[in-house]
Amino acid sequence: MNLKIKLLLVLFILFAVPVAHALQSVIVLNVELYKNDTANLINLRLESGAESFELSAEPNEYKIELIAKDGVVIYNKYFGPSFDVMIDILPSATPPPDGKITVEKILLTLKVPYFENVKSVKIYHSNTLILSADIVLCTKNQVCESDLNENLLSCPSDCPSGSVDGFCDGLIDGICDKDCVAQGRIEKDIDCTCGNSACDEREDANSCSKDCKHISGKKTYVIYVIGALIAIIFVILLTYSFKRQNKREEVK
Ligand SMILES: [Ca+2]
Ligand SMILES: [Ca+2]
Ligand SMILES: [Ca+2]
Repeated sequence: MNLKIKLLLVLFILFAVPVAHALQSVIVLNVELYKNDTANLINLRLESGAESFELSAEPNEYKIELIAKDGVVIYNKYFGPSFDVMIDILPSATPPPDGKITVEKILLTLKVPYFENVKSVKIYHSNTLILSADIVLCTKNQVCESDLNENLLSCPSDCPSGSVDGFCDGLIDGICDKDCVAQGRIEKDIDCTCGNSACDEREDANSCSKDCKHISGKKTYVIYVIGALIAIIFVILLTYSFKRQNKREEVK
């Protein structure tokens, strides 16, 4: 393979792959799938993320469809889940051939793109409909109901920034989103760290003047390092010039 092709391949991996799975609004569906062709939608929510890698346009055993309010299929992809799972068994027990057993039920998390006009989801196994469920993401009643799949993304009118909706929004708006604290991700919302007297990673003089007076902690550190380097070079030059002067005087 010549160098040009190799470079093109590297560029493709660096740019094309992330673009193909770029962040977008996705509906996260948690599904219980049974080998006997039944399925339950346990819950769903809207999130910022990427479509599941296992969903493909290539026909496979299972198919997922999103249906619009007017009845039109707006999305369909295929997947091939496995009911064979690897197991750890006791040393005394006889291991199954190839270390796997077949289970009756698996839990699937499928992330599909969000469409504003989406009404329902359907899952088929070899053309047999095994799941049909409505997608309800927002019941507008001025109450943020996370148990009804509402969050800032799916229902901004009921769940404004900072709502306890299971979604860490990280908006810079003076409100610390408690979800970021509960999920141990306070660094995502500057409002949760601004005011702790430390100029943290994502803060600067503009976003958090309380903690970052003029320049950020990182910048201060860089300035100290550059200052130290200049001082060292200055001392070396001074020593060198003194030595040269001493030598000249010795020669005289
Ligand atoms: Ca509501
Ligand atoms: Ca929230
Ligand atoms: Ca915030």
